[in-house]
Order: sequence, then C-alpha cells, then structure tokens
Amino acid sequence: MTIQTIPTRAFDGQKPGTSGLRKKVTVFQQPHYLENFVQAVFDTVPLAGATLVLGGDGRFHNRVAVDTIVRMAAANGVARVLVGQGGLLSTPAVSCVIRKHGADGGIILSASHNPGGPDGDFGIKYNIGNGGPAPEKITDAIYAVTQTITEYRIVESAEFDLDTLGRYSVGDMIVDVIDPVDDYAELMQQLFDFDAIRAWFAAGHTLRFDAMSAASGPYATRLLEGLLGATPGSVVNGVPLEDFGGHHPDPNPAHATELIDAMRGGSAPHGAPDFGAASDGDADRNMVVGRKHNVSPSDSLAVLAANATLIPGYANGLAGVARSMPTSCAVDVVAEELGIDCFETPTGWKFFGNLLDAGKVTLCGEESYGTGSDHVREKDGVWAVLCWLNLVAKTGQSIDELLEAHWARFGRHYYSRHDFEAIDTVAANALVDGLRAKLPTLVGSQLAGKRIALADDFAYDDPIDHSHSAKQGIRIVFDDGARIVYRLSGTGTDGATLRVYLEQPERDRLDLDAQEALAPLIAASRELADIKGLTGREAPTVVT
Ligand code: VG1
Ligand code: CO
Repeated sequence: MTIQTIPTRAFDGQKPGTSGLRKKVTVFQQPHYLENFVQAVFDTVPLAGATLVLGGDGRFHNRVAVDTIVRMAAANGVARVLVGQGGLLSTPAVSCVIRKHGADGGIILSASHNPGGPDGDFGIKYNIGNGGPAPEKITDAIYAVTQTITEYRIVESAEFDLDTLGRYSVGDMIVDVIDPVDDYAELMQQLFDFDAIRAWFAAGHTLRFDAMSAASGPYATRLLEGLLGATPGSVVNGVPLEDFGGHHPDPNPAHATELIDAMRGGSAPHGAPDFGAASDGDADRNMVVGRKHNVSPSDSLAVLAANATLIPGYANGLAGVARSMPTSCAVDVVAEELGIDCFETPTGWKFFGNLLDAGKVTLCGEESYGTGSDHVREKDGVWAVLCWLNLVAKTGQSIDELLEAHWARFGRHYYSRHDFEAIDTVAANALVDGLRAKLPTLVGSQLAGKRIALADDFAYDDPIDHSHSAKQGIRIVFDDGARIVYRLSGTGTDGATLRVYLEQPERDRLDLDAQEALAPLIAASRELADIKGLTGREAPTVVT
C-alpha cells in the first residue's frame, strides 16, 4: 500500500454551516474538493490509530465519497473504519454506532433535507466521540485548515466490497462493513415498550410511515413492519434512492403532501390510517401526523416531555429539557410544571451535545422537525415516531386526542415558520442589519397591537464549556409571550434563505387555524423587516 501525497490548493467557502459543509453535487465533484475537507478533518482531529464510523444517506455521490474517505483514512493512519453496508447509515445510526463501539468519531455524508441527485446537494459532517456533531471550536479549526491546505494523503485503491458484510484489510487498516440497522434496532428495543406497540398493531391499528425514498426506509421497515408487526406496506417510499425520487426529502406539510392527504382520508382505500409519520433525507427529522392535526415539532417536544414517563427508557423522569431559540415555548410550560430546567440554545443540534453529556437534559428539540434525547447525540426521526407510537399504544388515545388534551392542560402555542428561499444574499444581509439597527428602539413600542417586551440578537453562553455564540437570530418578544424571530439559514446552497418564526401562546382559544391565529404577527413581521421592499418577495416560498 503506497501512500500518495497529492498537492492541492485551498478552495474558498469550505466553512461548515448549521450542520456540516453543504454544497451542490457539482461543487463536490471538483477534483480535490472533498479531499481537501477530509484532510482538514484529519489534520484537526488526531485520528491516527483511531476508530472511525462512516456512512451517509445514500444520495448521489455517496459511494464515490465513501471510497475516497476510506482511502484517505488508510493513508492518515486510522486503525479501523466501520462503514454501513452500501455506504448507508442514517445520521442517528452513526451516532449510535460511534457510542456503542466506542469509536473516536464519525463522518456523515448527507445534505439532510436538501434535494439530491446530480443537480442536487451533497454534504459532509464530522461527529466527535460522544456521537454528536463537532462543536464550533472544532468546525472553525477544520475551516481554518481548509484555507491554507497544500496537500492531502490518500492510498491508490482500497479493495473491499461495500455491499457485502464482513471484515476487510486496506493496508494496515481494518474496514468493517456493518449492517446499518442492527445496532440502532437493538438500542430502540431497550427504550420502548415493544409489547405494547405490537399489541396495538395486532388490534388492527394502521400506520403510514413515509420514508421519502431516503435513509429511514430500512430502519422503519425493520422496526415497524418487522419487529412491531405493522402491516407490510405501512412504510411507503421505503427504498433509499440516490435522488429521493426527485423529491425534497423534508418531512413537513409543504413537502410531505401525499402523507397529509392520506391522513385526511384522501387516497387510502380503507380511510385514513391511525398514525402518520415521515422522516427526512438522513432520517434525523420526523413529522407526526394525526387524522386531524399535523403535530407541530414544538408541540411534539412538549407532549413527549409531559408524557415521557410512559416510555420505559424515560420512566425515571427527565433531568431537564432543551430547545433551540426559535422553537416555541410550549416545552418551557411543561418544564415549569415538572420543576425541571429548560435550556434555550442556538439553532443546530451541536449546541445540545454538552448539555446531554453533562446529564443536564434528557429530551431536546427544534422547530425544524427535529426531536431527540440522550440515547444518542443527534436528533432522531424513527426514535421520535416510536415515542409517539409508545404513547398512543400505552394511553389508548390517538395522536389528535393526545395533542388536544395537552393544549387543554398547558395552553396552545400557535406556531409557524415562513421561509423566503433563494433570496439575494446582499438583500438578506441588509435586512438583518436593518433589524439589528432598529433593536435598541423597539422595547416598549407597539407592534401587532401589543407591547414589545424584549428585542435582541440572541447570543448563547454554553453553561458547560463557556463558549460564546453571538448573532444567533433576532428575537422580538411581546408582553403576552408572543414572538417573532428572524434568522438566515445555514444549510441552504442557493443564495440566502430568510426564516421568520412566529409564535402566539393562547390559554383558551384552542381550535383556531394556526395561520389565522398568527395573522397579526405575520403582517407585523413583514412590515418590521420590510421583507417586500428589501427582497422583492410578497410571500414566503415555504410555510410550515
Ligand atoms: C436547519 C434547521 C435547524 C437544523 C438544521 C439541520 O438549519 O433550521 O433547526 O438543525 O437545518 O437539520 P438552518 O440553518 O437552515 O435554519 V438537518 O435534518 O438538515 O441536518
Ligand atoms: Co436531517
């Protein structure tokens, strides 16, 4: 095995965003582009002699990238690589495998909910030994290396069969091709009441899980149809495709329309299923859908927190909970009632890692259809669906009944996110700068018929490692707890995406349409930021 040292030149813009480095496939196909980033990881994190987990969501370019990374790992002295068969490992499965096998880190190949295929997106992310996304300190260091890199190391070829389970040698390095589902399925069986869920299915209840032709398919099929006895065919779009069937693998009401139609009774031959769910490209997001309601992710976190002790893995209660800043305060109300801490972090799962490691929180979530717990260090789509199935099976209540009972007890936080995608980057920055400039004048003034109580640019001081993260989103909070939040996306690959998050808490009026309940805030959010004037956009491209 000859190690080659290949001269290279730095590329601009290899800065990881909210969740790794995401670019168009065509950008990743440039010679040396992926290699530079991977070498920057090896130069930043000492992985000589280490065990590394490797896999991706199966999108176009996944297999090419797996081969390159295995050859670079061998050249950089890695001792052992655990790679998912076919190059497939969901994001939560990577986290699970890192933890279970005591690996030193992992590389995940995914652009998550972004579309795939030759014209779609690709991405790469480094996870640390706790199984979670590398914190900013490490991603900043990786980025610094990419700016000055002059060479990378690689071996010419790696002889192993990615499609056949087993142990291979690549020079001195071991490559273990592992079943992508086994470790994850075993962990799920430790957390949930499989007997109760099995009995629920055996009683004739039905489920539709839309894997959106992405990574959750094999996991959902094994667990739901295989181990839990859901009728074969309950998992739809269950085979991962390189282009996700041409769809946007994003489980939200805008992109999982077939599922929503089925749950409203539209296309199902025997009426709507009892339980609806979907997951994203790399299986870390989830959407839970009842016959009547789509469960908003913020509500999902709150309902799970309130009922966690019904799930065996959480029977002893929760140490605390955490939510990203734009996520609604529904879970805060539950935490207060339970007498546990509730942490507010910046957007992105990496900010939950320290809190989870320190045992300060058990559950965490984001408004972007992300929910998770201390069982791994990533958000976890199939896990969230099993949580809800466990609650439904244990209580005998439907998704809609659980949700309505929750609102009746704790009040309802009407919530919506309006995205203005692919807007001009200069205009987007001007909009945010304009809001920042206005902040000092806002407190005490009236907007949407209410008084503004707080207006700031959210900053976070990590209570564990004391790192400081500034400029994490503009918050406008009203006297009654309503909020408007603005931030720019850190995962897009086309211009800029402005996200406007809207929240209105209500104690008594519980059955309004969310967009109607939020109408005054929506109008105010457009006016305050002059969205139309600065971006030319009359309306958002996606509403969730
Ligand atoms: C988005 C979401 C954020 C999530 C991130 C990664 O980031 O808002 O909550 O953690 O995607 O999710 P941004 O910066 O575009 O708003 V995943 O499932 O795409 O890895
Ligand atoms: Co994802």
